[in-house]
Amino acid sequence: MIHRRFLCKVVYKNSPQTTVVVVDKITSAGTQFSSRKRDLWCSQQMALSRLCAVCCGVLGLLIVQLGLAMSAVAQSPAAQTCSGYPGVPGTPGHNGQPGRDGKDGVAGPKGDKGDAGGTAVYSRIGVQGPPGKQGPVGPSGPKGQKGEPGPAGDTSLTRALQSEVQAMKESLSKFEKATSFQLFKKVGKKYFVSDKRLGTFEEALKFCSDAGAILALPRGSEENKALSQLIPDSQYAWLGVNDRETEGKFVDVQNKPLQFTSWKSGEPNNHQNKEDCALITPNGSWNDISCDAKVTIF
Ligand SMILES: [Ca+2]
Ligand SMILES: [Ca+2]
Repeated sequence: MIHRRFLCKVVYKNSPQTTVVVVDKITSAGTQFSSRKRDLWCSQQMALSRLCAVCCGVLGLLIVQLGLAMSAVAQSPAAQTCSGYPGVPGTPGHNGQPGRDGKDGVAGPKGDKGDAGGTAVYSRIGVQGPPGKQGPVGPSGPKGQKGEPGPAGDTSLTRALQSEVQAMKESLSKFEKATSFQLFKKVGKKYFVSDKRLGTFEEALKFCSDAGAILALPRGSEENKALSQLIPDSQYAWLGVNDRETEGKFVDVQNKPLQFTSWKSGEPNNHQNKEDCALITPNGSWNDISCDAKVTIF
C-alpha cells in the first residue's frame, strides 16, 4: 500500500480567491498515478468538501431550530405538564397583609331564655329630702282682746321732742328755701342767700322776711369778710343796720345795739342829714346812705 498526498487548488466562481486543499490518497503499490486521476481525485475531494459544507450548514440550521424549539417548549405552559424529578422545596415566603373584613353573616338563631333574677332588697325608710319652699302667708287671725293700760308717759320729754322736731322742720324748710336762691353759701353757722337783686332798705327787709330770714348782719370780722367776698365788684349790699329811730344810734333790725361794726373811715357821716341805713362794700367797710337807695339785697 502507498500513501500519496496531493495539493488541490480550488478556484471559486465570481471570485479571484483561491484555496489549496490537501488530499490524502492511499493506493495499491501497482496503481499507476496519472494527472487525470489526480484531477479526478481533486474534483471528488472538492465535491465532498462542498457537500460537507452544505451538510454542515443544514446541520447548523437544524441545531438552531432545535434550540429555539426547546426554548419555546421550556417557556410554554405545556412544559409544566412534563413529568420530571421533584425539585428541592424553597424557603417559605413572608406572611402577606391581612385581608379586609368580610360581610356580616346571617343572624343566628334566638338564644335560650335566661335564668330568673334574684329578689331585690329595698330599705324601708329612705334618706330625708331637702325642705320644701315656704308657703304663702296665711289669712289674718281674729282680733285679740284689749290689753291693760300702760304706765303714764313723761309729758315733759314728749313736749321737748315735739319742740325739737318742730324746730328741725322749720330749719329744713328754711334750708329748702335757701337752696332755691341764686347765691347760697354757708359761713360758720349762717347761710347767706341772695338773688343779687337791687332794692331799697324796706324791700330788702321784706325779701328776707318772705324767705324766713333776716337782713345780713356780720357778728364778727370773719363773717364780715365772708359776706364782703360775696358782693359783686362795684356793687354794695344792705346790712341789717339803721339809725332811723335815733340819729347816730345804729341798731339791728330788732332794734338791739350792734356788737360788731366795720365803718369806713369818716363814716357814718349822715350826709345831708339823709343817711339812716347802712351798707357793706366789697372791701368789707361800712357806710351809711339813704334808705331809699337801690342796693343789692343779701
Ligand atoms: Ca343817720
Ligand atoms: Ca355816709
